[in-house]
Parts: sequence; structure tokens; C-alpha cells
Amino acid sequence: MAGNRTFTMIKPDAVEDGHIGNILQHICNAGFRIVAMKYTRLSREKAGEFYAVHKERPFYGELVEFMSRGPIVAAILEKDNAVEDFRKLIGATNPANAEPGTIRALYAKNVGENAVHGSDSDENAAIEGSFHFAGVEMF
Ligand code: DAT
Ligand code: MG
Repeated sequence: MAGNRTFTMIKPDAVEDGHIGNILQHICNAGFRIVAMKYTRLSREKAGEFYAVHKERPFYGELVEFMSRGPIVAAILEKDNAVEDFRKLIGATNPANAEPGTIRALYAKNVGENAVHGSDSDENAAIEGSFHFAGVEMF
């Protein structure tokens, strides 16, 4: 059965460009409930840990630099079929391939600076949510 929680980050590019409010509005309008949320910044070390699965990829260094260069908004979101529905809402990793109207089509710059993160499985949603939030910060 599909789980009902996913994890997201509004990435440094979208924060720098002033898109926090618009992106949160897309998320809420799509029927996601906010379970947990914080405005924070990843250290290089923490960004490296979060994206450790991509350690061998050629873009890993660039990704860690980018994700630690400024503040982000981290959040846990709830909705039926959350992981899949959220991936649909954000669109493809490369905004050039993202469906019109998706968050990445609207706000992402390129495949590296792509505005938002969305978990790719129920298992990773739980791991990523716990990476950023303690149980007492989830409502
Ligand atoms: P997604 O964020 O859509 O789940 P992913 O898990 O494959 O994509 O990659 C994680 C992040 O790494 C992605 O959001 C941006 C960066 N990235 C992926 N592919 C890249 C590439 N070809 N060049 C530069 N950065 C890339
Ligand atoms: Mg991914």
C-alpha cells in the first residue's frame, strides 16, 4: 500500500530567487498537509550525507556545494499516495523535461539547480524526514 508521507526541500536557488511563498502555495493547493517544516541550512558535511547515494556520480561535488550554499526550507508532507503525487507535482529532474505547470517547470533553472527535492520512495521519505526532524517536531 502506498504511504502517505513524503519529504521535500525548497533548495537554495529557489530560496535566493524569492520563490518560497509560491512553491508552498503550489504544495498546499495540491492537497498536501504540512507535518513538519523548518528554515535551515545544510553544512557541506550534512549535504554530503543527505546525498551520499550519489557519491560516485560526476555531479556529486557540485550538488553538495549547491545544497550547502544557502538556506533551504525542509518539510514533511502528508497526503494519500504522497511520494508519487509529489513527484508528479514537481516534475522531471531536468526542468527542460518537466511537464508545464509543475514546480520545476515554473521555478527550476537547470538539472543541477532544480528548485525542489522530493523523496523517491516511502522508505526514503521516512529516512529523509528523520534526517531533518525529531519526532516532537512532527505534527
Ligand atoms: P531527483 O532530485 O529528481 O530525485 P536525482 O535523485 O537523480 O534527481 O538527483 C538528485 C539531485 O542531483 C538532482 O535533484 C539534481 C542533481 N543532479 C541529478 N542529475 C544531475 C546531472 N546530470 N547534472 C547535475 N546535477 C544533477
Ligand atoms: Mg532523487
